[in-house]
Amino acid sequence: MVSLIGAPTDVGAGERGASMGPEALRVAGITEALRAQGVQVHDAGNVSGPPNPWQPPVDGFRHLPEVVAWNRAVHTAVLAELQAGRLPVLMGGDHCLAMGSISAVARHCADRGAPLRVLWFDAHADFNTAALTPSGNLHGMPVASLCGDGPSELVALGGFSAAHPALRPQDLRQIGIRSVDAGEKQLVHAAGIEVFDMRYIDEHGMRATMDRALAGMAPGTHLHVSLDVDFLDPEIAPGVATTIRGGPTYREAQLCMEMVADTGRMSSLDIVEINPAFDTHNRTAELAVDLVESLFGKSTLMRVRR
Ligand code: HAR
Ligand code: MN
Ligand code: MN
Ligand code: MN
Repeated sequence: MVSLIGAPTDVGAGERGASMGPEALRVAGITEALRAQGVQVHDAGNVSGPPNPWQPPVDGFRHLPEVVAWNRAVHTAVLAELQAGRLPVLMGGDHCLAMGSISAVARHCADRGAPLRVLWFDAHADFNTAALTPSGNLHGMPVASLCGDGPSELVALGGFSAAHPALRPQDLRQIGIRSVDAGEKQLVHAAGIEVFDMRYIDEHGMRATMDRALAGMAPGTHLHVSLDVDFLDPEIAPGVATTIRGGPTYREAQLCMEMVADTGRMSSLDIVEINPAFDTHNRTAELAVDLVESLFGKSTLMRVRR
């Protein structure tokens, strides 16, 4: 059983409009698409939180109290679905919400002694800190915060701490990266995160990339997918505030999702950064729904047996 959780906010972003993402996914037919794959779906509706105050950063963070409030709500909602044995699909909203979502997944895994693997599909590394961020926007910081380097209220989500963070770099794989700030790049490198950037994908192909990103999962691993739609090439996904050219094509993206489905391990999903204010019609949400179909096994019955 899949539970859809909407988090209609853009408090972590530098542009308004990602708050319309959950409804765009519903209008694009996410529920019907999942049901067509034989998946039981419960739309849990939207979590709520404070409005976007549209203020400049304070001490390196923009809208920190609002980001904390939204992430606490997301954390609670995602954890409740996991504890009920359902597969939460978090519909953002901007990518700061991964702090609430992945801290819930990490709490659930820690309580069960289950290994965790996070696939982070994104044009950005999202590994900024207050000292390094060029913008103060918290959607550029969730990975650092989940790894223990962030505002204490966010690092503490799920009972974690800087010494025992929600996410260890070795449990993370980043795919599609092509926009990393200078100081951020050094931190990503120092943390030892395995990054399959666009150059890696160009040189090795998406199949080899995903084979490596999915390799070495111990039995019982909880696989979490965090899909920032700016991962996709802007030619196919224009409905994003932070487009970066040179992303995966439609088929490369579909292959990623199909290979995730083949593992049979995906147990939670974030779909974030869809911004209908930047879109043409509802193209980007429709594309995201196509990718969701693949994540839930659309291609499997069509495969030629090898
Ligand atoms: N690195 C830039 C910053 O920190 C841009 C981050 C944009 N992030 C997202 N999510 N759109 O990946 O401001
Ligand atoms: Mn992101
Ligand atoms: Mn991004
Ligand atoms: Mn469609």
